[in-house]
Amino acid sequence: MKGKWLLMAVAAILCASMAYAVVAVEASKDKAEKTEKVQKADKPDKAEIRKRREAEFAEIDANKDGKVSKDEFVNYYIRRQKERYEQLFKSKDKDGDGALTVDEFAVFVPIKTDRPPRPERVKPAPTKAD
Ligand SMILES: [Ca+2]
Ligand SMILES: [Ca+2]
Repeated sequence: MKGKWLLMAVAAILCASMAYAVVAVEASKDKAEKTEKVQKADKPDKAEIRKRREAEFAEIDANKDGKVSKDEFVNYYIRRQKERYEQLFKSKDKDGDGALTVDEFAVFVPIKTDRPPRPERVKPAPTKAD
């Protein structure tokens, strides 16, 4: 009689753990599917990428001749860099007076004090190949 109860208890434990395993696997599948859906939603398709590239190209092509000259290319990226640095400057100019104090600048360009200064680089002696 005792053996029957023990057998039933073992069977119940096995059933419970199998059910738990099935639920865990299903939850894991759901999570993977949701992650995949989110990634697909965030990732633009090829047509969208092409559209963005053409829009950026049109922005760079200042004289609208359908080609990007070296000057147009350089001017575009300099302008973008300038805009980024202007935004950075603005974010560091805490009192908004159009200039950085030493304290505002110190936050902007922290100096690492935890490391010793870098030793001067010693150039290797020229070899016969040089
Ligand atoms: Ca052009
Ligand atoms: Ca300031």
